[in-house]
Amino acid sequence: MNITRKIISSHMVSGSMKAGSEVGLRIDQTLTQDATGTMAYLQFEAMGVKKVRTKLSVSYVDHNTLQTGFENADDHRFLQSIAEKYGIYFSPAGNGICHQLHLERFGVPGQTLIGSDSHTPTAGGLGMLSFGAGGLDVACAMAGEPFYITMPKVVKVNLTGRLRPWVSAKDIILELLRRLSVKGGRGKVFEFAGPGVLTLSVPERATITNMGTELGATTSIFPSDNITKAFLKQQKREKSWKEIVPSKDAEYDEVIEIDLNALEPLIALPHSPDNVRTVKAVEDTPVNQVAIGSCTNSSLADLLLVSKTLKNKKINKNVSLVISPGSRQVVTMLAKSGALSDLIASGARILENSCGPCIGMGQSPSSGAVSLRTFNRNFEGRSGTKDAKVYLCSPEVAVAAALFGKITLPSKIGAKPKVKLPAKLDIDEKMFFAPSKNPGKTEILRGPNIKPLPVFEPLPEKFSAGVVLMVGDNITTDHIMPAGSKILPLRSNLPAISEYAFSAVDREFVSRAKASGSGVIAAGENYGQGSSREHAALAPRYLGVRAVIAKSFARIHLANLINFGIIPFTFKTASDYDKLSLGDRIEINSAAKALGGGSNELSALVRSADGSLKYEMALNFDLTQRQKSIIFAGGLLNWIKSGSKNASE
Ligand code: MIC
Ligand code: SF4
Repeated sequence: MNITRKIISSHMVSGSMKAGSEVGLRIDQTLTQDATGTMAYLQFEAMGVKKVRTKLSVSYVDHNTLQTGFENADDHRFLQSIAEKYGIYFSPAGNGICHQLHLERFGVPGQTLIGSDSHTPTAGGLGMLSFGAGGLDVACAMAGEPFYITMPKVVKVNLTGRLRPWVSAKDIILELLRRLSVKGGRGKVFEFAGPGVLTLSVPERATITNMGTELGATTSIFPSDNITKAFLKQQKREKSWKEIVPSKDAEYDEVIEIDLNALEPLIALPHSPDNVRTVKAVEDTPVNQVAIGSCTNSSLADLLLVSKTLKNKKINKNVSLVISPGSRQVVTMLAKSGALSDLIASGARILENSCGPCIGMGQSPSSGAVSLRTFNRNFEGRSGTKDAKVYLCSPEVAVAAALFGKITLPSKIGAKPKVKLPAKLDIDEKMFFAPSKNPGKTEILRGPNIKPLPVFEPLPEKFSAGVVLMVGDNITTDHIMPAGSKILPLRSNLPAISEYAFSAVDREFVSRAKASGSGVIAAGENYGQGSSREHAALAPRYLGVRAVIAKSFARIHLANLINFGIIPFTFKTASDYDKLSLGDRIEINSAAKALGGGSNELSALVRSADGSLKYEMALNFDLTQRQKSIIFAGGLLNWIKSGSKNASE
């Protein structure tokens, strides 16, 4: 068996390991972050469970750390009190980015982890089988429920050779994105193997598994070997180490070969992580901003390289260089080694250890600016500046641009400085707060911006809904429910945040959806790629959307739609998309019967706005019995509370 199948088989509680069928997995650990966490914990509270039933659950605050009003601070306080009461470890703002911290302090090879953040597969760098999920799925896992995935195909990515100087782990994942696109990983796990694996440290591996998310992959994973052991030892967690390697005769569904020697510095151009070119091809493009950090590239090794490269130099006068370290440990080590003062002296602006500019929490570039970022996403407008041109690259390429003021091959800096990690790291766990031993005494602290969960109706017998939006391919969750410093503080307030749904795509969407009463969204391929934010399903549902008809869906968003009772249909005939118009009405008689039968196809009537019949459209749905009954109940929470869950088991 390969590693993926080994871990799945040791955690499987239902289903079968046949690619395409549904598998229920026992989850050992969960993580949440603040922007998705408040909703997840409101849902967990609604389940009435006294204490988390996982081996370990951690609640991080790292996204909404710019406190421009009371909202974010209230959320942080709420999260801390919830954690204390329900048996969850709490990592306050200032500790760092959840994925970096989870690698350093909590991840365990061979265990399963789900997190309410799409980049949870970062822990795959440690040999952990980890998935991004909606907050409600994480809440269920905390309540001891299994997590369901479609059994993925396992792709062996066979790495040979060794990276040349100035070429980095980021270039490996950019190469995969170049070859496979943002849709290429759907339904697959990328398992890294081959002699090249031994040349990569855990933070380098984590950069790759982190950004496997951008391929649309179910997850990505590396073996847990002596390099993993050394990393854990350095973090004083050697006891958590366990060897996880594939069997000698392991089989895979596909094999991809990458010769590390042959790679050169790569860069993703605006506005998609798969729009990859060689750095050489876009050399000399003037650069206005360089941002180094995010859960992809904010490790100590990354930032030591940047500081060594900048030592005794000044950044270009036309560039604003911002750096957000991944964790308190990273900043402490930078400070102790003197690297922090080298960074400051070079002209860099040091930010808080948090997601920061990656999610548009400050540092929006100037109008039309070119911003080079070591991050993982460059969707249009995500930086907070609609017409900014965001490129994604390695710290090596980023630092070269900061020095030269234009995109430059990093080899032009000269010899690559040698980075040696300090033999001893500063390990200090005092800022991770353990749950209370006396939870009865903990009061949950809510602020006025934390609104109760809405109650959703079950699926009506006759489905009749207007087409309220038509969008194309690769619509991201940033299109559906934008982030940024203005909108993120509303994550705990569904009525308020819903007003921003699709705001950058179609300003009329909200009023149209409200007027329609019940709505349908028609979309192209890979609908809902990107984040795990369930607000991208919750807000449309709150505005009356009951179905999305797409050419195909991204994994986490599909699960979120089902969890909130939105039917994910696919067009049987793709050209039916072209026949639809805004304002058409879709009708399905005896909806529950049509969905509930053995077939995965039904027929819907499409009527023009004036009520006349336009045509009949065949719709597909690929849903398990469990998913169907969740939709009939109007969503997962209703399903759990109504007892339909027990009835269908
Ligand atoms: C992101 O990178 O888009 C986020 C912000 O981390 C999201 C989670 C969120 O929307 O809160 C993610 O990747 O899941
Ligand atoms: Fe935070 Fe950016 Fe990573 Fe999302 S991708 S978790 S916003 S650093």
